[in-house]
Amino acid sequence: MSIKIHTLAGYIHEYEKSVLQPEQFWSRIAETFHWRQLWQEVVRWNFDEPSVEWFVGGKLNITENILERHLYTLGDRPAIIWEPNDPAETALTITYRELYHRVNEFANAMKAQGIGKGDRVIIYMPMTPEAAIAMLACARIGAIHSVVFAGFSATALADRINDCQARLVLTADENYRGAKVIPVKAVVDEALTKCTSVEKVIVLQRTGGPVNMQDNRDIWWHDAIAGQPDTCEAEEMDAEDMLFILYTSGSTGKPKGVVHTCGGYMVYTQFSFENVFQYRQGDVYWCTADVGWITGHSYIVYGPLLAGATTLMFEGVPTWPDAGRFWDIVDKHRVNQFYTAPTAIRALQAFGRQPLEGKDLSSLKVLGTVGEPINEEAWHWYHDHVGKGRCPIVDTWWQTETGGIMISPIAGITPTKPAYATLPLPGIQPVILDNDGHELKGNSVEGNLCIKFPWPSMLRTTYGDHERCRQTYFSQFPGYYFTGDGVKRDEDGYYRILGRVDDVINVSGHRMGTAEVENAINEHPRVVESAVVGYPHEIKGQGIYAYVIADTTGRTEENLEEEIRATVANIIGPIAKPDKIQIVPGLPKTRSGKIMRRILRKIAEGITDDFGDISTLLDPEVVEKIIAGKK
Ligand code: 7RM
Repeated sequence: MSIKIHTLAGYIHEYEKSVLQPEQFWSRIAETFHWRQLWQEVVRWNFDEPSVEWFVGGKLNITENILERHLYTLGDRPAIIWEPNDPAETALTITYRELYHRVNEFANAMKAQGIGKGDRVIIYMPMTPEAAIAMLACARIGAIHSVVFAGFSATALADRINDCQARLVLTADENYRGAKVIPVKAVVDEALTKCTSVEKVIVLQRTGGPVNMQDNRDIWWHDAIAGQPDTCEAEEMDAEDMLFILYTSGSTGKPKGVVHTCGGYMVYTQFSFENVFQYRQGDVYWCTADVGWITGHSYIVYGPLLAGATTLMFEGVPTWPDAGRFWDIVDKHRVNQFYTAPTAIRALQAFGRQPLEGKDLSSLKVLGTVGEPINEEAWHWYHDHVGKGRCPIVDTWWQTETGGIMISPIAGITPTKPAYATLPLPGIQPVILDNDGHELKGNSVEGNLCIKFPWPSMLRTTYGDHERCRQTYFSQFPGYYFTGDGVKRDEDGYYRILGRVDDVINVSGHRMGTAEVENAINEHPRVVESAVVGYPHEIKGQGIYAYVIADTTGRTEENLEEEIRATVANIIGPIAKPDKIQIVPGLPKTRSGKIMRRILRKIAEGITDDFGDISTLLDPEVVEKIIAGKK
């Protein structure tokens, strides 16, 4: 156990220490881990370059802290409980001892294919235990994993493979998702027609459906592990060696590879997991995210397993076979901590309370949310009907780039407030800056959320392009890490996240760049230009509204819209399909050619006046035309 906060006074005390003496604070936590060699310096940093190093000179392997560390004390305890897509299929339990052997076996299998320290491995897999085993096996041998959400298209997958020059891809024959079967191996095959770096593909047999296996390239998972020893010496890693790359969207068209390193990520994910969720030995913890997102990395796999917890992995979707699936799983596995996204809560709320009836949810102690702001109504529904008024809700604000939870209640210890992420965890120093970069001190202020001191799990760079990292996060407000989020600190000093202040939209907790979606739309041969904005959506939080200038001669607008949606699904994936497409005669642009998204956002929201001064537009009349054409 690292440091566990048990009282409000304890939180205040630890928080103050973490600000006054960060080095002592973090070394006391880091000392509870297994290091092959201790660090010489706790932190060395400068936010101008930026350059951030934690536990400088320390040597470790994160999997020794998951596997060997727990083998003798927790060997027979469940590490992973796996609930398959179909409730009729048997659930699986993998103990810490079994996990130790399966990770080592697969580590040896990858080594036998010539994979070693520093090589990049793409994981494009269903939510099966093998996905977690694959991540840990990479970490075991020092290979750098990059998990790609299996809902992304072949083009998106190929871009990521090419960006990191992966040598190996891990996938499955097909994925089960609710009533659907998704041919993921076929997607990999298509992606690989555009990639030259990949030498081998290891394929898990999940459904037994038909697949093409290419000679000398594709190997079945079961053949790859056959005869491999189930022990494997862990590679010694420097604290600052890369652990993984995870691609995430920003305000430009191209997703960036956020880089996390071994030592700091290990220390922070365990620390934050144990404290925020107040996990106790023997509890069953369940996070419903996919391992393709940062939440799956930090709070399904690394944080819980480092803590010796039992983490539940669910392969399916919340609404299949019916909208009671989550509650059936809570009941069946006696889940104690449940962590999900506001969009899932709103979607289930729409089914009413019937799916909750007859489900025993009395095991629940803590509820959590992540990914987007939660509205008060959904917060109360979650609190009253899922938590039966007994369970604190931890509204956890953080990002792919922060690696772990930054602002959040500590369950049952610090206060909660509907729709508020509340207070920073110890070690985290948030500040609010106005647009000129001045720190807004005191309470009842609102502005740009920045962090002024490094924390162990922060991103180190964006893969292959450090300048982009500097530009995106450290240039707008020199000397600070800029999150891209707007925030308010209320009269009590609690933080409420207001949403993105940049060109990033958040659809069902999935981050997307407006430019990224525009680029995909523009691939349609009839499209001349497009502009994408987010608009408030009841269930998804934000929906995607696309204004498109297109050549419609000889076509109906409806079938053109469907084709544009298909194009986007093809280039990014179904999650990026616009909810609304409006064919427009022009876009509101300034004389310098900049699209006035502010106006487009208002129109998408249904506002028809109060646009401010539009006389500076190249063609002010276009605004009226767009309003008139709105369906
Ligand atoms: C963990 C994750 C990050 C963006 C972030 C915010 C938004 C996340 C909350 C939230 C309000 C929250 N990583 N966000 N958590 N907004 N309250 N509790 O989601 O990289 O995919 O997204 O998500 O805008 O910048 S992410």
